[in-house]
Amino acid sequence: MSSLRKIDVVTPLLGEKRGQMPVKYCASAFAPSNIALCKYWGKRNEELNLPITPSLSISLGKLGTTTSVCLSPEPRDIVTLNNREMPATTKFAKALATFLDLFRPSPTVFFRVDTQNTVPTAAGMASSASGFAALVLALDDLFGWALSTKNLSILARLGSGSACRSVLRGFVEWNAGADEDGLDSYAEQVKGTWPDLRLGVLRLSELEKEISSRQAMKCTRLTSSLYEAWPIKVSHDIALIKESIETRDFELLGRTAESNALAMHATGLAAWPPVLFWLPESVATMRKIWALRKEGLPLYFTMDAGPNIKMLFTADQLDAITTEFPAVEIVEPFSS
Ligand code: 2P0
Repeated sequence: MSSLRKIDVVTPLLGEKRGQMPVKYCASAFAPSNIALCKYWGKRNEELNLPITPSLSISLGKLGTTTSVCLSPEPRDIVTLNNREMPATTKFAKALATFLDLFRPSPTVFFRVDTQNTVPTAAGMASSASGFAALVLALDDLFGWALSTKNLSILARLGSGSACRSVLRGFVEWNAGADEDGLDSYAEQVKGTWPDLRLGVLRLSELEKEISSRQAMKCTRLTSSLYEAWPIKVSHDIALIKESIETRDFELLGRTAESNALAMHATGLAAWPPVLFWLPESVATMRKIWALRKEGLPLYFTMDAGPNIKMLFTADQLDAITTEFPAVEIVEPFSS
């Protein structure tokens, strides 16, 4: 495996811009959360978050993260999350400080980073994707880099893989790339919108995850005998999802996304130690969705590395969905 560190990618990417002081005191940016319809599951490089396969997501409209970055008035980084200061010893503050190290003009330059998640906490959606994307967009403004979307996506990926998809809106594909330095591994917008598309988030557990997605995908890649089938599944599913977007074929989109998520979870089940994110409530909800579908309701779901379910449907089914799932949180991916 390559021994390249993140800094070995950042330095040539920023060129002479690296090491220069910010051009303003404060900058702020928003990035949307995203949910993968074809999942990112397995890395070819852990340090640079380079994936084994491409993935394809949909961004969540106005749900995401707003981050402001300022030069710190004190000789330390100051980090807040939803208006609460996060001590330097927290995982959140440590991850930010390590990422900011990549961009400090000198070790004595510190930042104040204020992060606001507009994803309702109750929705249970990961915020590292929108968080690192918003941070990179804000840093670009603070330093006056004026980087291309491609390079912003590459920098966001160094924070968290799925963050590279959150620098763009709508349907977004992350090209896996093959280069050792990952300069060909970035996200691009997939043409097409789908204003009627809706997501319904069902938060089924408040419990902290037992295993992070980072650990889970590593364990699966290294030990699951089903993992070798995953890249083949992804290449079929990406093509089908693109076709469904082009032809606005909701049934094709829904069944491909659902099948892709189930296949991802299946690879985990065959890992050792086994990786299973589902709770009894997750399985009961899947069965309910399958039963409703059998009765004619066009409703599908996807799941990430956790027990919660994200349903996919079209706006005309909204009443039926809220009747069946009163606790559902509705997301309009194409609202601005
Ligand atoms: C995805 N997930 O495509 C997949 C599906 C979880 C399941 O991207 O280690 O937080 O920071 O690159 O991006 C979550 O993984 O992992 C994720 P890192 P990340 O959305």
